[in-house]
Amino acid sequence: MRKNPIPLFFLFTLISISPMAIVRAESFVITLTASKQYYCLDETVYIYGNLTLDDVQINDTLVGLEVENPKNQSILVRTVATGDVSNKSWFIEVLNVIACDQYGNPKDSFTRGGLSYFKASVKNNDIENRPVEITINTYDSSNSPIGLSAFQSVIYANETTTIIISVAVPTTATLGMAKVYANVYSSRPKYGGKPFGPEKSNEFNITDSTGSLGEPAENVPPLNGNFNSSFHLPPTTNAGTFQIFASSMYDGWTAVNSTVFYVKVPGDVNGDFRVNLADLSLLGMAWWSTPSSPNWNPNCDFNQDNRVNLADLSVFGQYWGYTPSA
Ligand SMILES: [Ca+2]
Ligand SMILES: [Ca+2]
Repeated sequence: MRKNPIPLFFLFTLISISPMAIVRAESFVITLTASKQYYCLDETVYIYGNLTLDDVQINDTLVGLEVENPKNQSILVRTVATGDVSNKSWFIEVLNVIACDQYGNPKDSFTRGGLSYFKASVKNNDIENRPVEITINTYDSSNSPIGLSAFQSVIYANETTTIIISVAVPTTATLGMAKVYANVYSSRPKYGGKPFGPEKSNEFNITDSTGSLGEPAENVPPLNGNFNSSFHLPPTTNAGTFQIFASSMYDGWTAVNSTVFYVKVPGDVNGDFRVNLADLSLLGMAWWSTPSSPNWNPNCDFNQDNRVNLADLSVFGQYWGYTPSA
């Protein structure tokens, strides 16, 4: 009698099972959210997000953030931590940043309309020479980003580079205690560059020509996500589309993301960043309405008091003819 052969399908089954032993693609993801889709000219923008590896929050690394205005000019470049990174070591790090005069001597006060100077030291702890981009970003006492300078360099292995960089102080800057943030990246976050080390900051004063000081900055409330940053829209902001970029690196994984928010000018009903006859026509259609009216249009309620009336027409008048400057 013939022996029973091992059924072929059984062999195939055995073979096909073994390579399936739990191979899972790791995914390193950065989410990015602005607290609102539309802001008015004089508002604070909150940015937040989550950094996760296979859906688990990564709470010990860095995220680079960059924001571009409607003219594609960067207004801020910052590095935020997703948690406590104080015990970590970095290939390249900013050691410190101070306000100084053009020769590097410490100086803590600058006047509006002039130049401010900052000295930053950046150390390369690596055994390789590294190309870097160092950014110096100033914020006034109302938390508005008011100046940004960037400097590209190569830092030799185990050496420290010190730079002195100038940043203009706009005439519109709020007086008082201002802050400077220094960072170092492989390249800027908007180009997918990664932060090398934690941000360093310092304080300085912005004065007018008579040397008086303004109010100190207010505190920022906590936000969702494992990283966040906030800023007040600068007084010179143009209405339009702003872009936010984020980038991060962790154990060889890299993640990038971007999103947009819009800055609307009061009086712009149809959202084309201009205040003109088209908006006046829409305002007329919604005139004297409340949320229960058939002709209610919340975009005409500029002061957000749930009625469209003379108060809104007054706001409309203030911005009549607004167009984003070129
Ligand atoms: Ca409009
Ligand atoms: Ca109103």
